[in-house]
Amino acid sequence: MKEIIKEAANKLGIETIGMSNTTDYSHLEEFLLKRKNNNLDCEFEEGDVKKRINAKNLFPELRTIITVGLPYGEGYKIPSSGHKGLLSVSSHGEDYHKRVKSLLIKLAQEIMHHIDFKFSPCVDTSYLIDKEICKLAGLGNYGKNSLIINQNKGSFIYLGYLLTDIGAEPDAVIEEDICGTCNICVKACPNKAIFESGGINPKRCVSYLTQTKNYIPLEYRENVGRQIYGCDICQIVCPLNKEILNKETNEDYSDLLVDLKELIKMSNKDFISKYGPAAGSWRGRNIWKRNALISIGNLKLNSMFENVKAELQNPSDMIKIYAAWSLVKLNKSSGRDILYNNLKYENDDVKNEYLKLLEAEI
Ligand code: B12
Ligand code: SF4
Ligand code: SF4
Repeated sequence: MKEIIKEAANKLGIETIGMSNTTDYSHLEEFLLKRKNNNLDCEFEEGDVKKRINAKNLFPELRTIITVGLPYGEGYKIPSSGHKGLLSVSSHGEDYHKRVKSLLIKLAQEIMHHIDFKFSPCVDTSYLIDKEICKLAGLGNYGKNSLIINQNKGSFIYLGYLLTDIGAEPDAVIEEDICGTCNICVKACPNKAIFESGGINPKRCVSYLTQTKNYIPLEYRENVGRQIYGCDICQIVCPLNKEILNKETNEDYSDLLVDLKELIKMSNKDFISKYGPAAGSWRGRNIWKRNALISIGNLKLNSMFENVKAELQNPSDMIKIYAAWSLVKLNKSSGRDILYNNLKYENDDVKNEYLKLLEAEI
């Protein structure tokens, strides 16, 4: 069976593939509960730990999980345009969820030439724990940045898998420590999200901050830099990704640069038509606009002062408070004068935020 699956993958050009018969992840229960109790989980993961730790909850007939790693980011260099916002590499081209899912379905169809079976494809959005599932199928091991690193492709791999009722021989799990004494990513992380001992605090991760609808603490905003969606730093600096990043490529990554002036004025309709197909757009225009306001402040784009000021009239309180921060960042004294004069028109939430900005060290 294993040979048939690997041959089918080969036919489709899938180089990173592994199989696992482990369906129960209760070895992670304590870790996940502790993480949750210490407020180190986030809203993008299933809160019910019991549900997450058994893949049979999603697919009761489960026997073998066929996992794949789809490489991306070959030859990527951070585009150098100082006045634009930036998306993470995973937002390049067609949404990876669609690409990986369609590849998994093709793989299932190819295997079906030999055997009839039931399957369910998963990429990112299921409540299961993709990294652990793929680790146990031998795709790679965790790096200190918490990502699964494959020995040939590094960490720039999207993870996806087929839950199936086939029985196939599992691949060997890689247990070797792949980081050793390296701690480059720990030092390079802009918001100190990576623990010295490995693993991350998602609530500090810039990728999380660009996606959450929760309040972004003042002291984290500078560290968001010019990111509009996601963050790649801990992967770009990782020596295990050097080969992939140094590859020759014809890929044009300029779709990862965001025109900030255009974005803050964009209608929802225009946003969907321009950015809708990208993986990062799922959070919607207002979250991107909030991030654009933070980026404008961080990039000190003073020519956009009036555009940012106009956003103090935005009907959304969220947009108002980040425009206020950006304004103060662009010009502390004029920004504060404007906020002071606007205090009387605002509701208590916005007023309190303005009052904070009148005093905070920004
Ligand atoms: C929630 C989530 C996030 C959160 C939290 C990330 C996180 N590290 O868990 C946020 C929003 C921050 C995030 C960001 C990103 N994400 Co995300 N995310 C998820 C999601 C939906 C759930 C992850 C989860 O359950 N985490 C909780 C637990 C299980 O993970 P953990 O805290 O990292 O703990 C594990 C390891 O760290 C390790 N560990 C713990 N301590 C230690 C100590 C040492 C020494 C070591 C070596 C390991 C280790 O063991 C733990 C148990 O598994 C998955 C998809 C899915 N359904 O699984 C994608 C997923 C993890 N994300 C992915 C990607 C690509 C990203 C980004 C690169 C996107 C971007 N460019 O911005 C960043 C990377 C940030 C980072 N350094 O992790 C990929 C990862 C691919 C890979 N090669 O590993 C996934 C698997 C999606 C996919 N199917 O491709 N993500
Ligand atoms: S994605 Fe960025 S912020 Fe998050 S852990 Fe990696 S370097 Fe740090
Ligand atoms: S940068 Fe170093 S410590 Fe971080 S994941 Fe890569 S090898 Fe591990």
